[in-house]
Amino acid sequence: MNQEHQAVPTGGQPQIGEYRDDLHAETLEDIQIGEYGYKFRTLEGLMLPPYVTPSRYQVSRTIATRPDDVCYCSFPKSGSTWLANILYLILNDDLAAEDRTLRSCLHWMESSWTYPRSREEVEALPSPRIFKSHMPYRMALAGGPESSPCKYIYIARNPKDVCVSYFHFESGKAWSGKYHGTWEHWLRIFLEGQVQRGNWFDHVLSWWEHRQAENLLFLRYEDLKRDFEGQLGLIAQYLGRELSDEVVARIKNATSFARMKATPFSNHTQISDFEGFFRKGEIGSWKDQFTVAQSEEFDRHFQERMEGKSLRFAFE
Ligand code: PPS
Repeated sequence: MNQEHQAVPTGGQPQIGEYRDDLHAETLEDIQIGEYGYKFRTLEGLMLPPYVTPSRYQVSRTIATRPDDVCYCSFPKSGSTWLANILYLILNDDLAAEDRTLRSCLHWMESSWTYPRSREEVEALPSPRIFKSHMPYRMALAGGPESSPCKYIYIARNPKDVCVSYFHFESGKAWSGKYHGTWEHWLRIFLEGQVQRGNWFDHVLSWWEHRQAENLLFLRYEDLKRDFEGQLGLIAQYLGRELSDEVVARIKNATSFARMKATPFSNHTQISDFEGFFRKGEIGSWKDQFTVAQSEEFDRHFQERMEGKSLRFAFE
């Protein structure tokens, strides 16, 4: 492990209680409740979880970044935690120390809840720092690839699996107002873009349009599933690291779905309300949820929104 990383103070890892308005919302006037109790706030026209507060958002937009920092971004439920673990292992010589968790090694500036480190704390940390963000391009950390020197990685996943994964993740959770809508309702609001983090198509395409930027790497969950070594090579090259075959094999093993689910470092068990986070980890589990008619309607919507775009996804 490198010396810089040893200097990062993480302390013990206490249990993180569930999201609470009185502790994490910062302001209550702008919290809204939609159908089936769905809770959200809107910033710059984007529906967001209530723990993305105006002041945290401002910090995320203006935090100073450095060329050897990395920020991974995605629409929720796109495999970002998997990518985070891979990044951690690439940047930390493949050693996951026992006194910390993946969460404690990441900086999620836009969140007041599970990662609430101040600007000062994060700015005092040595690079490489790993930032997490679920923002669309126009609201990216530190102004985004055009104005920040940090290396951005966006990961996208086919929207049918995202929609199903997100439905299970949002249902009954404190940060969603214990949303209790039906699958049919969720599918409708997902396609309308009326969910936290907004419209999937707008989000993904906003980053895709900038994929040529030197400091942006665009990845897909399905590619990572099907060609792990190839994608790991791309990520390592982008970060300017060389990985031996042995390290590649170790990272692959350590970040398998089964290992991440079983390992305290990565399995998020210290966060309340995160039960079921490691749900299936597959391509195509949407088939267990969609009816044929729903799938056909989704496909029509997908064709309309993706027409003329070169972005493709594997759905099975
Ligand atoms: S979050 O809450 O938005 O940050 O979620 P995110 O981490 O982006 O995505 C969660 C989904 O990724 C699956 N996952 C994995 N798939 C394959 N391999 C590994 N190692 C892995 N780790 C997490 C996780 O199970 C969620 O997908 P679903 O379909 O719900 O299982």
